[in-house]
Amino acid sequence: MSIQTVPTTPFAGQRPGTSGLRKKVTEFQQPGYLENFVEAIFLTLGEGRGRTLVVGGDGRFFNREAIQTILRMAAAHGVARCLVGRGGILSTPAVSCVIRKHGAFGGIVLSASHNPGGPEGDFGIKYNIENGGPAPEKITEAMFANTQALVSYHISDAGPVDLDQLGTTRIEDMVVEIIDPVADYAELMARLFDFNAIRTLFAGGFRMRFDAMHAVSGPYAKAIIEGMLGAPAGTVVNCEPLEDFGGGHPDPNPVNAADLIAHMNGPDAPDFGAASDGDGDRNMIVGRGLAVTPSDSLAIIAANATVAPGYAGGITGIARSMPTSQAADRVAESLGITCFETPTGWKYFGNLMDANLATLCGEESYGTGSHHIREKDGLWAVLFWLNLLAARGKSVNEIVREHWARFGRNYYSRHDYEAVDASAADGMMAALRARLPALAGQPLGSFRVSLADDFVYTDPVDGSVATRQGIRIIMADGSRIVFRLSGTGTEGATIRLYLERYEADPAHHELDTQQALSELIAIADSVAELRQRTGRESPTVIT
Ligand code: G16
Repeated sequence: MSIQTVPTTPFAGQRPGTSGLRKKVTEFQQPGYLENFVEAIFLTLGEGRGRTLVVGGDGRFFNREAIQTILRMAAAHGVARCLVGRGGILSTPAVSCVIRKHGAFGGIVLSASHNPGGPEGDFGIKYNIENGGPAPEKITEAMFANTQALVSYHISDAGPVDLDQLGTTRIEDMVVEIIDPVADYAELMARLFDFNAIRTLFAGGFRMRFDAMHAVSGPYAKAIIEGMLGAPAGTVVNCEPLEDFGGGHPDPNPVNAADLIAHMNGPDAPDFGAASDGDGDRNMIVGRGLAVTPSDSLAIIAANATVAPGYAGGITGIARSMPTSQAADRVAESLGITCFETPTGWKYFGNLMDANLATLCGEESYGTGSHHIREKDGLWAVLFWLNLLAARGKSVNEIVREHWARFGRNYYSRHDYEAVDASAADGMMAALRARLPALAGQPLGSFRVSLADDFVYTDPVDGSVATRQGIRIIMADGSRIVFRLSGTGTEGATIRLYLERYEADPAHHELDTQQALSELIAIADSVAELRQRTGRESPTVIT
């Protein structure tokens, strides 16, 4: 075994997006592509020498090869110990949990989250820091700068490590420890939630369907929901992580988890449905005939936080990304706590949780989580709901409708225009930006614009400023239209249009969401010249 210095040249486009570097598998397979990015990580983290690193991924195609490369490079860069999930598997929340529990200096997560996998699909790599959360922008920018100046990378010429056997082995001076991917995470969940109450619920005949979408949550959900909580075998479906997610799109929303929705709408629907995504950090909560919007789920969790033992003392604050609906703000107000509004990206929540300013965080993109780790956590949200259902003895439908009756309903939808020509999307955003100053105070249909801007966030903890985080047109009655370009797509540009309208009157809480938002949808199209500029008649995906 010896450490090699391999000459290389920079690749264009290695700037991390909303959540790490995501590209087509074929791009990652170019010789030196992954190595360059990993070299840039290690150059940025010079101080990591001699310490522990966590490595794992969602099991998608190229996961195992990437892990072998990373281990050989970690050894070449003086890492003392690497904790790797058996089979190369660690969900994103589990990486965060393991980093924190074992005092690692960071972790490398291999995932493109909810993006499809397989040889023609997507791959991704993300670095998480010591607190277990995604690296903040100053670190990812430093990594990007390093990718642009590389002349060589360093790698051991050791052979492959057996990823499937628990135990330790060595590469150069580095210890590689293959760990059970589920154990640490399951132990944390058992401390946060009332497992006895949930066990009693299942023992009483409560029926659930958890769709793991052939992704990484499968082993976690099976061990916890069926193993520890006593749900009948078969409660967790599609639980084998597959390299191509069975050809599916592992994104837990009503469009991509259509099979779960069909079950929950069927005549023999179980009491509770849930799904999670490729790397296990997203979740969807479903009652009979009702998919709970992620924004409502955050608000309901916040309003009921104290039912779970881990939150019995109450919550200090809530944080949501700007495009997420304002449902949580109303709960925060009633609790007398702050609801922080951050840019899209879980990395923006880290400082708030570290400073104990926010206990719960959530995003419209099917992400919910708490300060128990520093990532969003799909199974955590599902377990919270199970705890809530057990504690209240009510159905998902009853809980959601009672919440709306108390706080009002924020009708909410996201329209995605995927794989749009990038220059057309940039042109649309530039034209919208140019219109913003003239919009304030103007009537738009039956609404009046109270604020039109491009969201700027100043982190209350470290004062860092993030600009251009989404164009928002806020109406005098609180309704909103928000436009952003996605930072996670791998093809052309994805335009996200977020729409929100508040309805206080319970007599109007049963409208169809698209109907309830129809005037805002028409306004958004005309203000942004959406159809005209993109050449699209309708969105690719509506959630
Ligand atoms: C990532 C981020 C989330 C973000 C989502 C969508 O989630 O961690 O914070 O909301 O992408 O981002 P965008 O709108 O830029 O595509 P994940 O689950 O993909 O890692």
